[in-house]
Amino acid sequence: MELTTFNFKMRGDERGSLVAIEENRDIPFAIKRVYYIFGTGEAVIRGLHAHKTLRQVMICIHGTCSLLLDNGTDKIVVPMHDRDQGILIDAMVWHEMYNFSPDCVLLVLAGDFYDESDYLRDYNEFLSVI
Ligand code: T46
Repeated sequence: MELTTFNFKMRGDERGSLVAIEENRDIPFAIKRVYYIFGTGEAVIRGLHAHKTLRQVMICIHGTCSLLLDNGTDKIVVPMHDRDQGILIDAMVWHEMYNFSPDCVLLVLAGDFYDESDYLRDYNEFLSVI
């Protein structure tokens, strides 16, 4: 499967760094929801689902973790550590996050509001739908 990444402009000066992300410009959809994940233990696996329609961009803004993307045919493992790079988690892509460093913070930009009925949480069901 193809990995879609977005390389955001790092605006740095002597005071530090700043990254700005604009909907429909820096990422290819309107942002309806932002959430962030932090304080996850090293042995924990998060995600373990696909979304039927939701598109998201994930950015590791602190620390490190691994992101597994699986379209039902191919799998990619993405090392997450770049503050200025977003990874597209498209609809119908099974994803898992693991290997969290204690200081890891994942920022997620989502194209829609939270909707539990959009989740496919059973891998076999995901495979049958895809
Ligand atoms: C995803 C990956 C990358 C809400 O109430 N509103 C929200 O917007 C979200 C995202 C979650 N929640 C609730 C649902 C659960 O009770 O927060 C709790 C933890 O969510 P979840 O177990 O789904 O967390 P992850 O890390 O497994 O998955 C999350 C997102 O839910 C999911 O959409 O793609 O991050």
